[in-house]
Amino acid sequence: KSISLIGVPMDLGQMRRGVDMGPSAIRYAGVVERLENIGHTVRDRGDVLIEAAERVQDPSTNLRNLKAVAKGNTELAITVDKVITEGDFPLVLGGDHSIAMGTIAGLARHYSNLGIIWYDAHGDLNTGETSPSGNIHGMPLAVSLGIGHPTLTSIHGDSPKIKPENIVIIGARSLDEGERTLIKEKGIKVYTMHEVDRLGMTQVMDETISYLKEKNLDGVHLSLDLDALDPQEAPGVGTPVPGGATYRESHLAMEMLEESKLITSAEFVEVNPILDEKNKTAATAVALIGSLFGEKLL
Ligand code: DIR
Ligand code: MN
Ligand code: MN
Ligand code: MN
Repeated sequence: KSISLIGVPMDLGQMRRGVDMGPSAIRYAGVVERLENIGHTVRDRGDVLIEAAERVQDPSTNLRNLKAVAKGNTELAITVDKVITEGDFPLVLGGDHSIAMGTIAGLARHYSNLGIIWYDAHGDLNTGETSPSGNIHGMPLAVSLGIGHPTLTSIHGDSPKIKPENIVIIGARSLDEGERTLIKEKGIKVYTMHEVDRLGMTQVMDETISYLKEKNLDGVHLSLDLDALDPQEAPGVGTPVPGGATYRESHLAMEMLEESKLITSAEFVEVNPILDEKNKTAATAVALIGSLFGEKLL
């Protein structure tokens, strides 16, 4: 594959500083070498420009850094759009999860029936009305569905960018009230940690892959929040939740996705080296990227 890396040093979608250094940490953990060793061609497009945090909260909204987040995501959408036009596989490195809005907005210009695998402890289905925090990183999946602040839903093209029946959430264990309501209302497929425990990751991924294959999709995007993994394996995240997917389960998930040949773009987000232990979380991200791109043990 010809892979384009896009770094997004975004930390405006949540309150903990340091996640803007995620792309550097993942590069430092050897992502380019790892992909090249598998035989891929890697083009590092550098980082998208992100503005400084807004010093005064816009009184018309409870969404923090709304304008700056929208601007950074618009830049990202333009970059993703261009990478696909040039025939490369976009691999986006975050940065907080608010960047999924920009990634998906860029993808939506090329895919009219895009599938989404949302590997996350959270649903990221909040709006300004349902959000307990005002943090935009808890909203990108809702925004991509066309639900949320118009400044966000209108990024890089018409809304909605994706359809609820094309989404599979895996690893969820912290859902807010409004998110649960939206999941039921829209019939979004969710494998919480309960199902991961009960069925095992093999069945969860088999079902996910069959479900998406039935939808006649023209592409599938993997949006992987490192907080889906247990904090033991991924301590460097802003909102850790106990009881997550293990390192092995997550590897297996990546390997099964690779075998399925479904994935056409991916992003790895929420790596925060300030909160990390010796870059462990970035190293985990790189190991998962290796499996997703075809690294084999034998
Ligand atoms: C929470 C946390 N649901 C919120 N969301 C996180 O603020 O909306 N998403 N951490 O990754
Ligand atoms: Mn997330
Ligand atoms: Mn999360
Ligand atoms: Mn592996």
